[in-house]
Amino acid sequence: MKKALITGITGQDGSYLADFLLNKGYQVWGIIRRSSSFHTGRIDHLYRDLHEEPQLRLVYGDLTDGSNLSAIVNEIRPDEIYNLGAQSHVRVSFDMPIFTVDTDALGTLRLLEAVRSSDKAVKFYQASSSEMYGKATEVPQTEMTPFYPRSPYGCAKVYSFWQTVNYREAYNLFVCNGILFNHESPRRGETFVTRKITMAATRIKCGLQSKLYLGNLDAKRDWGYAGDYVEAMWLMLQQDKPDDYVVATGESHSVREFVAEVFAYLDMDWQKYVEIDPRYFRPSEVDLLQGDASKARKVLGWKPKVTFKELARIMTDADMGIAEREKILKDHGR
Ligand code: NAP
Ligand code: G4F
Repeated sequence: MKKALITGITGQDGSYLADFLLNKGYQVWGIIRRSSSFHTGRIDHLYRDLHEEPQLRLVYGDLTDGSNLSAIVNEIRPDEIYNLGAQSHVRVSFDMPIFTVDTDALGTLRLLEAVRSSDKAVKFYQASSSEMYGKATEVPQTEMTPFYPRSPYGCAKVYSFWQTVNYREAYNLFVCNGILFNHESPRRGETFVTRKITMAATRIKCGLQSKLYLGNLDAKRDWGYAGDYVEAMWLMLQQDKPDDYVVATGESHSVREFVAEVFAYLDMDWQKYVEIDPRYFRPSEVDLLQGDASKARKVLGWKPKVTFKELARIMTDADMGIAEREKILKDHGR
């Protein structure tokens, strides 16, 4: 049985990847941070669904603690490591640049060092990001497009990208970068723009909220579905040779279009409810991301399945269920 180790297993992608790898018959180990409250909501169903010996195992760790990462890698001796752990919020990275770089840049280096010193050949996936293109020099962006990061987060991801490439070339390791464009789902963090919109729109529809405050409506993103994207991560580690791949839908839509799509689906006029709050503007913005995933399509045989419209509806339907339950509790005074 193959063993996979996932950093960031409690996050959106980590939870979908755990679902995916368990279905493939892997034993999955996840690194979780100690917290004063439970934060395993996205993977709790995996414990509930497993009847026999659980193949999901959790260990405490943190990307800021290199000795702990080395000990975990040496003890578990995984076949594959997926480094998804990160302070992943771009706006927050302006408020917490040092923590973001410690986790998202040095954290990767710490894990690569653990891989390099392991006595077992470990395959390694690095969660690189389309944020690295930042003020993009061409549209669409490919594996050859130069990076121009626009945030502490983007800079940290560029650092990790190049460390990963360098460890591949210097030490002949099987390490890959997936350059993933934005991907969303009902498990998306609640402060990312798509989820913020679907949660607010459904709560407005249920009479639980009156307004939605947003920042830049003109920013354009290439939005795909997280469930589709974790398959591409796995495919990268199943190839004969390690390489770097763009994973994207190839379509770009503005925040305004996403808002309009969701509110129209709920039969509401978004302009009556959405207001602009400058607090959500960023010191430097990434205006347009649109990926060209031809290489992933050709080499990995990967392509996205969920369209922009379907994604908006999947997320809206899921959040409508949550809003309706909240409404019932409110009506019963709980
Ligand atoms: P997410 O939902 O924010 O999850 C981030 C995960 O990282 C959480 O499990 C979090 O743990 C963990 N984490 C944070 N700081 C850590 C630390 N110091 N040590 C160990 N773990 C830590 O992010 P996501 O959307 O799943 O994204 C997964 C990865 O892909 C991230 O690296 C992100 O930067 C990258 N990425 C995401 C997208 C996207 O559109 N989603 C696109 C490109 C790249 P807690 O639960 O304890 O906070
Ligand atoms: O949803 P967002 O916060 O995602 P962003 O900044 O594109 O970053 C996400 O995707 C990256 C891949 O490109 C990942 F690497 C990263 O980890 C993360 O998952 O913001 C999207 C756009 C931005 O242009 C932002 O300015 O939406 C705009 N926006 C407008 N109003 C807002 C808001 N973003 C947020 N979070 N909240 C708003 O109220």
